[in-house]
Amino acid sequence: MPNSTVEHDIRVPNIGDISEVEVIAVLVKVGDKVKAEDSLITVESDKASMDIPSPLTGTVKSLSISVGDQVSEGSPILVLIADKSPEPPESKLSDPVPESNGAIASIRANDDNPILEEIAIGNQSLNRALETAQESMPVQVVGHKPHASPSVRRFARELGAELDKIKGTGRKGRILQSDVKANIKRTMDNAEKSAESGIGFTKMPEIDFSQFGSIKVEPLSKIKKLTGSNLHRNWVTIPHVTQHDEADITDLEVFRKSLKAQAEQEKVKVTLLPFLMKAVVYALKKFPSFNASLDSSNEQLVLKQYFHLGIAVDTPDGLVVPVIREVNQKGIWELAIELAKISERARNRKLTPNEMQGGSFTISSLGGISGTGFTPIINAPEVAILGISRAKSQAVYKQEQEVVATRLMLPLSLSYDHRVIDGAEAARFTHFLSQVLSDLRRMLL
Ligand code: CAO
Repeated sequence: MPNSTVEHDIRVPNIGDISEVEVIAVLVKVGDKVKAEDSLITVESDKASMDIPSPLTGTVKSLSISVGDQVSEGSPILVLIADKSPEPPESKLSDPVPESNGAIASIRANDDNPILEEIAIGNQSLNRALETAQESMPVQVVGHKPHASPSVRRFARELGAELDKIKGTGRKGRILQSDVKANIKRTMDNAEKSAESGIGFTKMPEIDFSQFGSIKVEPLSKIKKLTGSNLHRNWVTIPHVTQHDEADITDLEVFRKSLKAQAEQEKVKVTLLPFLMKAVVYALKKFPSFNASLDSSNEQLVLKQYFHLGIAVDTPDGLVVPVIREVNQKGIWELAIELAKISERARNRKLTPNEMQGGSFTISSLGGISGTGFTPIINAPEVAILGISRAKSQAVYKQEQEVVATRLMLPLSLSYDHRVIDGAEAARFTHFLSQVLSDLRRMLL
């Protein structure tokens, strides 16, 4: 039997108890062939969205609405030239695609995903109805539009996902909410990866060293693994600059040695470090931005009113940084005793996590060993660290007296976070520290 054609005015069907909804998508254009149950438009109330399906099979002759129109039951959608001969589908031709027996369903939030939670709307029962409806709804076949239910379309739109780039895993290729989520996750992972690769790392090659000679493999200690990853993070994420300077500690050393008899009596070893700690605190008071941290937004500086110094201690298992608190309130003897105790506890692996927290500035002294300078890595979230190398007697030209004298010079290496501290400030800091160390009486000023 040959097909004959009849024009039909397709109107918005009963959309439940909502009086007016907005047209957010027109899914067909003039000339498109549609089948009964194909979605024609998507409408949205302030709670959710739904597709209005075609009641008949046919060709779109003209459109009566466009995106942004407010429509209600009976508003004209389009004129359809219907194919007469095929039987109309058994479903109620004028009903919208059900999401919950005509009710508008809500988007379901994912408890695991905070991004998705932000767009959670609607109520539980409608959510359940939506899930059922999603599975039972016929697949849309309009043009090359991706197959997805209205709620999934809206879900994708809210998250900025492009449906035509998503492969559906539902029945007959329907795009499900889980497909949209997977797509978003992939996009985010890729963005993260490209941000990482933006630093320009190429993967370290895996090399079989035994091909070059005999080898022995030893696991890294727990401390080395932990400090290693922190050091790596700090080195990569903080723009470091190291300011080198030196301090004339000839007089300080004379004074320190003068304490030897008393120190032996008191059974305390007084090294250079307690003096350095006192001088550093004095400098920190003058330069508060060195005793600070950036807050988590990186937009504010937290200036600390306490002076807790981290001291890098070399142990057989690796580097640890116990913290000596309230250095400003302690004298040289007290600091010397505390330093001896805490470095012994560190070497015997007796430190508690609490003893390694809360530092506001760190000193790393390699002076007992060797070296003329180095670049210490900032102990984040602190913003500066002072490296000390081995003091050496040197011939120094004394401009005022116009003489060359032998002086004991201590190398200072200050690494600082250039986001917080400028080079000029750092140079002033080390110069000030150098002056204080060369004449401790300045601390009385
Ligand atoms: N110049 C010359 N001599 C120095 C000196 C310096 N800058 N610093 C220390 N000395 C001397 C000491 O006076 C001591 O000499 P005597 O035995 O004749 O009195 C000797 O060197 C050994 O000192 P020490 O290292 O035992 O004591 P300290 O107070 O100076 O340091 C501690 C204590 C715990 C900081 C140190 O033992 C340590 O572990 N240092 C290593 C820190 C480290 O690994 N840093 C690198 C981290 S990477 O950023």
